[in-house]
Amino acid sequence: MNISALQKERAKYQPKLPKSLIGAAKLVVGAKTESVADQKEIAELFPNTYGMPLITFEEGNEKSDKDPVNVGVILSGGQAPGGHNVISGIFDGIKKINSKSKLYGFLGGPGGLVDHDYIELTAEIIDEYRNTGGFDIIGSGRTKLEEHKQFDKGLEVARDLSLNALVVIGGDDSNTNACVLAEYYAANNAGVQVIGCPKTIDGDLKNEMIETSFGFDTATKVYSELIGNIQRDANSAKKYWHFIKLMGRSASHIGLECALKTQPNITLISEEVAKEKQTLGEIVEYMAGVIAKRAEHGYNFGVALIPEGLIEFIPEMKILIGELNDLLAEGTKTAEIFQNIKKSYRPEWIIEKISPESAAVFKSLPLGIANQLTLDRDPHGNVQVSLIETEKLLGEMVKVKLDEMKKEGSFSGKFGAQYHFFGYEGRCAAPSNFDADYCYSLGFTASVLISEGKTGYMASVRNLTAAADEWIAGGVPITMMMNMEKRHGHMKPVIQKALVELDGAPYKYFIKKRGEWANSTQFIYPGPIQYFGPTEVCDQTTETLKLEQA
Ligand code: FBP
Repeated sequence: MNISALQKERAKYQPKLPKSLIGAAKLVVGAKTESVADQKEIAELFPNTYGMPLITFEEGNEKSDKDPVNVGVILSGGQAPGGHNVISGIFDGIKKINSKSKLYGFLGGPGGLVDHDYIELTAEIIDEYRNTGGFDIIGSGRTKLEEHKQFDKGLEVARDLSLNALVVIGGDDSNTNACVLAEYYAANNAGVQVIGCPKTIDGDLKNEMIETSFGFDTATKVYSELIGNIQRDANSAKKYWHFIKLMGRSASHIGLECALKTQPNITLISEEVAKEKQTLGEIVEYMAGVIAKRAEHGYNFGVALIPEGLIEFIPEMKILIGELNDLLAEGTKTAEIFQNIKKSYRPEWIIEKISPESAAVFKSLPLGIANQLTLDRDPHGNVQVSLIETEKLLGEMVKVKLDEMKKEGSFSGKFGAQYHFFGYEGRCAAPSNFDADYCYSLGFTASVLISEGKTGYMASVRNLTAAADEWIAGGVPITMMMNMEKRHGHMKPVIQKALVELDGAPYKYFIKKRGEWANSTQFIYPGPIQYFGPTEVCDQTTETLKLEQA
């Protein structure tokens, strides 16, 4: 493989581990757990994996010879920086248990398990991918593992390979499915353990025991570098407003973290929009207000951050999208009819089929955006927010509003917009030192949980604002994070998605500062991720974690 000079140097980086994992880890059994809500229902659905205790590892000195373990690993869902280090952590961890242990990687995501598509991950392969971004070592996919027949197919290959355990590296949905799989294998005495690892750049898989999902640190650093560059361009040319949409699906953690890092003039937070029940018109009014005020100071430029999932949090849009989801749900008669209608007639057909209130909202949208709302749904039946150009929708509506204000005399500046969407740019970046260490530690933790015979646990590494050797490694029963939610019309046990907490320290700090940032040019230009150099520059984690743990 041809590699850059940086990659060559970076390959030599030895990720740091918590001190409990450096020697022989001693298992400490903590308190029994309960699910965050709906305890009775979850306990009934998970009789073998519910209520298990929390686990932490401490430094031990007892070195015992253990049997080799064979482990299969799956990368599930969207890419996140550090996935390769989780895998190298598992590899080094199981080799430490016994050098005869083997690691297999299922190809192309969870589908690889069902289709028996795998490779053995040898030392040679692993060494090529240490500290690199991406998931290309084995590939990822979005096949949902949720049916018994898929679990049984998985068991066939697990038996062929004499697997002791599977590690599923994924977000909330993938870890929910990992837990269902763990329960199924436990109930059937299959002898295959299942361990989860918290992955997603979105940052929405977090709770008391999972302080952050991996990849969030690196991805937000990449986006913040780009936002900083754009802010400097805006402040140099002084002629454009940059509307930047940021990935993150439903949650606005990415937008909030990037705002804390760069101090842009406008940042929308979806969770606040929902709480305040803001209409699209009110959001546009707020943005136009900031733009007009800046124009009074001669600043006809600025930067606005827009979370990817915003549109679903605007009450009237949420209702409209819900109605469209029902109308266009895969396998329904209406979806079939819709597909056969000529594209130009589709909006009219939709307007007839939805409620008058939603029809009015649909009609008020620019045609391009209205059409984007009717595009294919994702495998969960939801509109694919990354395909909706919310930044353009807002830009166009803000322009109309400013033209009105100009006529009324309340805006005398200029407005020219540039649009950006940052998402894929950050998902495969080479992991920051934090993510390289965190991911390696998560993988290593998973290997210790496996050697301790645990199943239905998620690897957890906490105390993340301290130096890595002070991090606390252990395991959290996945059922502890679950509650019952309606999915496709049925109540299902799922891991609770963590949205931005409006009473949390990061958001509170942001609202204290945003007025000041709106009117100033006090941007922060964070620059690129640094892999070598002073610890204050290279080893700092997110502002979100720092504020949460202050
Ligand atoms: P995960 O939830 O699987 O980690 O993926 C996150 C994400 O990057 C979202 O931010 C984004 O909306 C989505 O994936 C895009 O999906 P795709 O990779 O299928 O285009």
